[in-house]
Amino acid sequence: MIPENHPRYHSLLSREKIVDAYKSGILADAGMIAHGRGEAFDYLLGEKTTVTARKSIEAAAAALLLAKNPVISVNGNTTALVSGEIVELASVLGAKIEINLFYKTEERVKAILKVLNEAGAEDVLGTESKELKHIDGINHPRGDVSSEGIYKADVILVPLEDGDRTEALVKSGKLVIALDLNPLSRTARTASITIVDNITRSIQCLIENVLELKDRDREELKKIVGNFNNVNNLKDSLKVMLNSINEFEK
Ligand code: PTJ
Repeated sequence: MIPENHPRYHSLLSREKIVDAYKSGILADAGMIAHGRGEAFDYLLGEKTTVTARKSIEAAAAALLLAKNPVISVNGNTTALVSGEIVELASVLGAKIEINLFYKTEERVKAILKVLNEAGAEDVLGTESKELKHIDGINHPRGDVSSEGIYKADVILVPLEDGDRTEALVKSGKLVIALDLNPLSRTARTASITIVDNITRSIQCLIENVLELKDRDREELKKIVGNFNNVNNLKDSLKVMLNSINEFEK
Protein backbone atom coordinates (compact mmCIF):
# COMPACT_ATOMS: atom_id res chain seq x y z
CA MET A 1 0.00 0.00 0.00
CA ILE A 2 1.55 3.32 -1.10
CA PRO A 3 0.74 6.35 1.11
CA GLU A 4 -0.94 9.10 -0.97
CA ASN A 5 1.43 11.75 0.39
CA HIS A 6 4.49 9.90 -0.91
CA PRO A 7 6.36 12.36 -3.21
CA ARG A 8 6.44 9.76 -5.99
CA TYR A 9 2.94 8.40 -5.35
CA HIS A 10 1.72 8.38 -8.97
CA SER A 11 4.86 6.73 -10.29
CA LEU A 12 4.76 4.04 -7.61
CA LEU A 13 1.06 3.45 -8.20
CA SER A 14 1.76 2.84 -11.89
CA ARG A 15 4.50 0.39 -10.97
CA GLU A 16 2.07 -1.46 -8.75
CA LYS A 17 -0.46 -1.67 -11.61
CA ILE A 18 2.26 -2.94 -13.96
CA VAL A 19 3.36 -5.63 -11.50
CA ASP A 20 -0.26 -6.71 -10.85
CA ALA A 21 -0.91 -6.88 -14.61
CA TYR A 22 2.21 -9.01 -15.02
CA LYS A 23 1.00 -11.42 -12.34
CA SER A 24 -2.44 -11.69 -13.90
CA GLY A 25 -1.09 -12.47 -17.38
CA ILE A 26 -2.03 -9.17 -19.04
CA LEU A 27 1.46 -7.79 -19.45
CA ALA A 28 4.19 -9.21 -21.67
CA ASP A 29 7.45 -9.92 -19.81
CA ALA A 30 9.03 -7.16 -21.88
CA GLY A 31 6.24 -4.83 -20.76
CA MET A 32 8.11 -4.35 -17.49
CA ILE A 33 11.24 -3.27 -19.37
CA ALA A 34 9.22 -0.94 -21.60
CA HIS A 35 7.65 0.64 -18.52
CA GLY A 36 11.05 1.22 -16.88
CA ARG A 37 12.34 2.87 -20.03
CA GLY A 38 9.30 5.13 -20.06
CA GLU A 39 9.86 6.07 -16.40
CA ALA A 40 13.39 7.26 -17.19
CA PHE A 41 12.15 9.61 -19.91
CA ASP A 42 9.29 10.78 -17.72
CA TYR A 43 11.78 11.71 -15.01
CA LEU A 44 13.51 14.00 -17.50
CA LEU A 45 10.16 15.58 -18.35
CA GLY A 46 9.66 16.37 -14.66
CA GLU A 47 6.74 13.88 -14.62
CA LYS A 48 4.50 16.64 -16.02
CA THR A 49 2.49 17.15 -19.19
CA THR A 50 4.52 19.85 -20.94
CA VAL A 51 3.23 22.73 -23.06
CA THR A 52 4.81 20.91 -26.02
CA ALA A 53 2.88 17.72 -25.23
CA ARG A 54 -0.32 19.75 -24.92
CA LYS A 55 0.14 21.00 -28.52
CA SER A 56 0.43 17.42 -29.78
CA ILE A 57 -2.57 16.36 -27.71
CA GLU A 58 -4.68 19.13 -29.26
CA ALA A 59 -3.59 18.07 -32.78
CA ALA A 60 -4.35 14.43 -31.92
CA ALA A 61 -7.82 15.32 -30.63
CA ALA A 62 -8.56 17.29 -33.82
CA ALA A 63 -7.32 14.43 -36.04
CA LEU A 64 -9.41 11.88 -34.16
CA LEU A 65 -12.51 14.09 -34.49
CA LEU A 66 -11.93 14.48 -38.23
CA ALA A 67 -11.58 10.71 -38.70
CA LYS A 68 -14.24 8.71 -40.52
CA ASN A 69 -13.09 5.48 -38.91
CA PRO A 70 -10.93 6.05 -35.81
CA VAL A 71 -9.43 3.04 -34.02
CA ILE A 72 -7.63 2.79 -30.68
CA SER A 73 -5.05 0.00 -30.64
CA VAL A 74 -4.60 -1.58 -27.22
CA ASN A 75 -1.75 -3.66 -25.80
CA GLY A 76 -0.77 -5.06 -22.39
CA ASN A 77 0.80 -1.92 -20.88
CA THR A 78 -2.11 0.27 -21.98
CA THR A 79 -4.61 -2.13 -20.44
CA ALA A 80 -2.62 -2.31 -17.22
CA LEU A 81 -2.47 1.46 -16.79
CA VAL A 82 -5.53 3.09 -18.39
CA SER A 83 -8.22 0.60 -19.43
CA GLY A 84 -11.07 2.80 -18.10
CA GLU A 85 -9.81 5.90 -19.92
CA ILE A 86 -9.42 3.96 -23.18
CA VAL A 87 -13.06 2.93 -23.00
CA GLU A 88 -14.10 6.51 -22.18
CA LEU A 89 -12.07 7.94 -25.08
CA ALA A 90 -13.56 5.40 -27.50
CA SER A 91 -17.03 6.28 -26.30
CA VAL A 92 -16.67 10.10 -26.68
CA LEU A 93 -15.18 9.61 -30.16
CA GLY A 94 -17.37 6.75 -31.35
CA ALA A 95 -14.06 4.94 -32.03
CA LYS A 96 -13.39 1.21 -32.15
CA ILE A 97 -11.04 -0.55 -29.76
CA GLU A 98 -8.75 -3.25 -31.15
CA ILE A 99 -6.39 -5.52 -29.23
CA ASN A 100 -3.10 -5.79 -31.11
CA LEU A 101 -0.15 -7.34 -29.31
CA PHE A 102 3.54 -7.51 -30.07
CA TYR A 103 4.00 -10.62 -27.89
CA LYS A 104 0.72 -12.22 -28.86
CA THR A 105 -0.73 -15.28 -27.13
CA GLU A 106 -4.37 -16.38 -26.99
CA GLU A 107 -4.20 -16.26 -23.17
CA ARG A 108 -3.09 -12.63 -23.11
CA VAL A 109 -5.74 -11.59 -25.65
CA LYS A 110 -8.41 -13.21 -23.43
CA ALA A 111 -7.05 -11.61 -20.24
CA ILE A 112 -6.93 -8.15 -21.86
CA LEU A 113 -10.42 -8.58 -23.32
CA LYS A 114 -11.76 -9.40 -19.85
CA VAL A 115 -10.28 -6.20 -18.35
CA LEU A 116 -11.64 -4.08 -21.22
CA ASN A 117 -15.08 -5.66 -20.89
CA GLU A 118 -15.06 -5.02 -17.15
CA ALA A 119 -14.19 -1.38 -17.90
CA GLY A 120 -17.32 -1.18 -20.10
CA ALA A 121 -16.04 -1.96 -23.62
CA GLU A 122 -18.56 -3.94 -25.64
CA ASP A 123 -17.29 -4.68 -29.14
CA VAL A 124 -13.57 -5.19 -28.86
CA LEU A 125 -11.88 -6.14 -32.15
CA GLY A 126 -8.78 -8.25 -32.78
CA THR A 127 -9.90 -11.18 -30.67
CA GLU A 128 -10.99 -13.65 -33.38
CA SER A 129 -8.40 -15.03 -35.82
CA LYS A 130 -11.02 -15.32 -38.60
CA GLU A 131 -11.60 -11.52 -38.63
CA LEU A 132 -7.89 -10.76 -39.20
CA LYS A 133 -6.22 -9.48 -42.40
CA HIS A 134 -2.51 -8.89 -42.92
CA ILE A 135 -1.07 -5.41 -43.49
CA ASP A 136 1.79 -5.36 -46.03
CA GLY A 137 5.23 -4.45 -44.78
CA ILE A 138 5.02 -6.00 -41.31
CA ASN A 139 6.99 -9.20 -41.01
CA HIS A 140 5.37 -10.11 -37.69
CA PRO A 141 2.00 -11.44 -36.43
CA ARG A 142 1.37 -7.88 -35.26
CA GLY A 143 0.58 -7.13 -38.90
CA ASP A 144 -2.57 -9.29 -38.56
CA VAL A 145 -5.25 -6.74 -37.82
CA SER A 146 -9.03 -6.71 -37.73
CA SER A 147 -10.67 -6.21 -41.13
CA GLU A 148 -13.27 -3.99 -39.44
CA GLY A 149 -10.74 -2.11 -37.30
CA ILE A 150 -7.14 -1.12 -38.03
CA TYR A 151 -7.32 -2.54 -41.58
CA LYS A 152 -9.87 0.00 -42.73
CA ALA A 153 -9.15 2.77 -40.20
CA ASP A 154 -8.08 6.21 -41.40
CA VAL A 155 -6.78 7.41 -38.01
CA ILE A 156 -5.22 5.09 -35.41
CA LEU A 157 -4.08 5.81 -31.89
CA VAL A 158 -1.15 3.56 -31.00
CA PRO A 159 0.05 3.80 -27.41
CA LEU A 160 3.48 2.33 -26.48
CA GLU A 161 4.15 1.01 -29.93
CA ASP A 162 7.01 -0.56 -31.85
CA GLY A 163 8.42 1.20 -34.89
CA ASP A 164 7.73 -1.42 -37.56
CA ARG A 165 3.99 -1.30 -37.39
CA THR A 166 3.86 2.50 -37.18
CA GLU A 167 5.96 2.71 -40.32
CA ALA A 168 3.77 0.22 -42.21
CA LEU A 169 0.57 1.96 -41.11
CA VAL A 170 1.85 5.39 -42.16
CA LYS A 171 3.04 3.92 -45.50
CA SER A 172 -0.45 2.54 -46.11
CA GLY A 173 -1.81 6.09 -45.94
CA LYS A 174 -3.18 6.14 -42.39
CA LEU A 175 -2.73 8.97 -39.91
CA VAL A 176 -0.98 7.45 -36.89
CA ILE A 177 -1.00 9.05 -33.45
CA ALA A 178 1.68 7.60 -31.14
CA LEU A 179 1.83 7.91 -27.39
CA ASP A 180 5.48 7.49 -26.47
CA LEU A 181 7.65 8.99 -23.74
CA ASN A 182 10.78 8.44 -25.84
CA PRO A 183 11.03 11.25 -28.43
CA LEU A 184 13.94 9.44 -30.10
CA SER A 185 12.15 6.14 -30.72
CA ARG A 186 11.48 5.06 -34.29
CA THR A 187 7.76 5.08 -33.49
CA ALA A 188 7.94 8.68 -32.26
CA ARG A 189 9.82 9.79 -35.37
CA THR A 190 7.66 7.84 -37.82
CA ALA A 191 4.18 8.66 -36.51
CA SER A 192 2.13 11.52 -37.92
CA ILE A 193 1.51 12.96 -34.44
CA THR A 194 3.52 11.86 -31.40
CA ILE A 195 2.48 12.69 -27.87
CA VAL A 196 5.61 12.67 -25.68
CA ASP A 197 3.97 12.22 -22.30
CA ASN A 198 3.07 9.48 -19.86
CA ILE A 199 -0.07 7.70 -20.99
CA THR A 200 -1.35 7.92 -17.41
CA ARG A 201 -1.60 11.73 -17.84
CA SER A 202 -1.98 12.24 -21.58
CA ILE A 203 -5.02 10.01 -22.04
CA GLN A 204 -7.15 12.13 -19.68
CA CYS A 205 -5.88 15.30 -21.33
CA LEU A 206 -6.78 13.83 -24.74
CA ILE A 207 -10.34 13.08 -23.56
CA GLU A 208 -10.67 16.69 -22.31
CA ASN A 209 -9.39 18.06 -25.64
CA VAL A 210 -11.82 15.90 -27.63
CA LEU A 211 -14.72 17.17 -25.52
CA GLU A 212 -13.54 20.76 -25.93
CA LEU A 213 -13.10 20.56 -29.71
CA LYS A 214 -15.99 18.32 -30.62
CA ASP A 215 -18.36 21.14 -31.67
CA ARG A 216 -15.79 23.07 -33.71
CA ASP A 217 -16.23 23.11 -37.48
CA ARG A 218 -14.14 20.80 -39.62
CA GLU A 219 -12.13 23.61 -41.23
CA GLU A 220 -10.93 24.74 -37.83
CA LEU A 221 -9.98 21.17 -36.88
CA LYS A 222 -8.11 20.76 -40.19
CA LYS A 223 -6.17 23.95 -39.44
CA ILE A 224 -5.10 22.60 -36.03
CA VAL A 225 -3.84 19.36 -37.63
CA GLY A 226 -2.23 21.22 -40.56
CA ASN A 227 -0.33 23.60 -38.26
CA PHE A 228 1.18 20.72 -36.29
CA ASN A 229 4.73 19.68 -37.16
CA ASN A 230 5.78 16.39 -35.57
CA VAL A 231 9.54 16.78 -36.02
CA ASN A 232 9.54 20.26 -34.47
CA ASN A 233 7.38 19.06 -31.61
CA LEU A 234 9.75 16.15 -30.92
CA LYS A 235 12.70 18.56 -30.93
CA ASP A 236 10.86 20.74 -28.40
CA SER A 237 10.26 17.71 -26.13
CA LEU A 238 13.96 16.86 -26.31
CA LYS A 239 14.80 20.46 -25.38
CA VAL A 240 12.64 20.13 -22.25
CA MET A 241 14.59 17.00 -21.30
CA LEU A 242 17.97 18.58 -22.01
CA ASN A 243 17.00 21.70 -20.05
CA SER A 244 16.19 19.58 -17.01
CA ILE A 245 19.73 18.15 -17.17
CA ASN A 246 21.29 21.60 -17.70
CA GLU A 247 19.31 23.02 -14.76
CA PHE A 248 20.76 20.34 -12.52
CA GLU A 249 24.29 21.25 -13.55
CA LYS A 250 23.85 24.90 -12.46
O1 PTJ B 1 1.53 -5.93 -24.91
P1 PTJ B 1 2.41 -6.18 -26.10
O2 PTJ B 1 2.69 -7.64 -26.32
O3 PTJ B 1 1.89 -5.53 -27.35
O4 PTJ B 1 3.85 -5.50 -25.80
C1 PTJ B 1 3.91 -4.13 -25.45
C2 PTJ B 1 5.37 -3.63 -25.37
C3 PTJ B 1 5.29 -2.20 -24.80
C4 PTJ B 1 6.15 -4.52 -24.43
C5 PTJ B 1 5.99 -3.65 -26.80
O5 PTJ B 1 5.21 -2.92 -27.69
C6 PTJ B 1 7.41 -3.12 -26.77
O6 PTJ B 1 8.38 -3.84 -26.60
O7 PTJ B 1 7.51 -1.78 -26.91
P2 PTJ B 1 8.89 -0.96 -26.87
O8 PTJ B 1 9.61 -1.13 -28.17
O9 PTJ B 1 9.60 -1.22 -25.60
O10 PTJ B 1 8.36 0.52 -26.84
C7 PTJ B 1 7.57 1.00 -25.82
C8 PTJ B 1 7.73 2.53 -25.76
O11 PTJ B 1 6.76 3.03 -24.84
C9 PTJ B 1 9.11 2.99 -25.24
O12 PTJ B 1 9.62 3.99 -26.10
C10 PTJ B 1 8.82 3.59 -23.86
O13 PTJ B 1 9.63 4.71 -23.58
C11 PTJ B 1 7.36 4.01 -23.99
N1 PTJ B 1 6.61 4.00 -22.72
C12 PTJ B 1 6.74 3.16 -21.68
N2 PTJ B 1 5.87 3.44 -20.71
C13 PTJ B 1 5.14 4.49 -21.15
C14 PTJ B 1 5.61 4.85 -22.44
N3 PTJ B 1 5.08 5.86 -23.15
C15 PTJ B 1 4.05 6.54 -22.58
N4 PTJ B 1 3.55 6.25 -21.34
C16 PTJ B 1 4.06 5.24 -20.61
N5 PTJ B 1 3.57 4.96 -19.40
